[in-house]
Amino acid sequence: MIKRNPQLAALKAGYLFPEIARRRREFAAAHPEDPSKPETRIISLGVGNTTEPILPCTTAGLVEGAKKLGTAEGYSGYQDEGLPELREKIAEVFYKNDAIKAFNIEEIFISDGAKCDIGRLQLLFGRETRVAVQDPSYPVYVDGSVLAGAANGWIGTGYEGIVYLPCTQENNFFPDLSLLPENSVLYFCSPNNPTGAVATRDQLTRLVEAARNKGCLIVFDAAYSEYIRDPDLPKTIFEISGAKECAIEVNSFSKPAGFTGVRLGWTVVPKELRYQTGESINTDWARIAGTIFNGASNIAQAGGLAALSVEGQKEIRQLSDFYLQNAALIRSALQKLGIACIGGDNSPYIWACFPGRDSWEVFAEILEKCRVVTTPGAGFGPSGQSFIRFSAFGHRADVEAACQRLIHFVN
Ligand code: PL4
Repeated sequence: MIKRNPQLAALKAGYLFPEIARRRREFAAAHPEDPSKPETRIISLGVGNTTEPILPCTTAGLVEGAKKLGTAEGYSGYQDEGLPELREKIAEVFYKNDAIKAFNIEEIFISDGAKCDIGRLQLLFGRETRVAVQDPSYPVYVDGSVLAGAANGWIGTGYEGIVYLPCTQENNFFPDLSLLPENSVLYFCSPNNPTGAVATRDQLTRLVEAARNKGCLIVFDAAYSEYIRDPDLPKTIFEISGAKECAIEVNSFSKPAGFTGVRLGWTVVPKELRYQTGESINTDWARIAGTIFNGASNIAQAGGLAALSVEGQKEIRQLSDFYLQNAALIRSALQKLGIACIGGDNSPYIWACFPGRDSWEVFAEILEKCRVVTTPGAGFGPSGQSFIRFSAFGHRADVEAACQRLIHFVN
């Protein structure tokens, strides 16, 4: 008989989002919706999944991309590392400003989404490499590391070898960098999922300094960078001097352009990045990507190019503004009820605190009393206990209805 990969047994229970879907289904089965009573309909402010249509210029790019495939001149096959025009456009739109020396296209790899690259990136580091994460954090960093065999998996009460850096109210949701182990890979997300906190320039400067002093590599997840409205907050780690020697950045079209189902992202791996032994990380990443990834869909890439045109960038702004307005509604509804929360101003997530409560219990109570699905903070790590994440991805009418129903939670 074939042996099971022991890392699978090392994973903690189920993956968070399917578990929430399961609990929602269970609740729905026990409390069926009555179509004549809109208040019985379950509304989701749980998973961060876009709901609004892709806007016209970007849609036209997708359509054109598909049409080209039906012509002799326009047909294209594999595009392993991504369309050169798209790589150039990403370098120009996201990384060309006074603070950043331009990237060339060999440093920008097109992917089928940030999550997929986060999974593949683990192959750069062997089982001996320690992994550190912000706690709470997007579960893929921990579960992906365990699956890849990093730090030998789960033993007892924690992922042995995976270091959790608490991000709490006490430290303003920015970790104590003295806890960062030497020579580790740190997954860092800003704007943060789930807390909605955005690291300041000073915080990121300290982060880069700590990584360089300790020989660490930062995997910077900037999937929500287009939600930043405060001009003083960095949108990319590469705005920080020295980051090219210690950071990889992953990003995505999912949340700015509504491509969660289309699937398109990118990863920046600077040529300056080296291992302890001096080999180039960029060369290894090209090798890994070339070996186990056959490139993003060329239709998606045509859509991505359109999204980065002048008109497309206006659409990104319009779409992210819409979700940020949802976030403002949720935040204000919570505050009116006396529930303390952060996030939602430069991020689509609101992190609400329910002191002394178990977050799965609060999740169940909100579902029962308000018929609103949320995400329990404990699902993102131990420091998420007593918090609930509200996602601003939803139709406006649903968000407004959910905000009104929240009154039932306190009454
Ligand atoms: C549910 C910090 C959402 N099934 O779409 P991608 O792969 O380019 O980006 C995924 C992603 C990457 N980085 C961060 C993210 O928060 C996400 C998406 N997270 C959420 O609710 O936390 C969707 C989750 C999806 C999943 O498991 O990723």
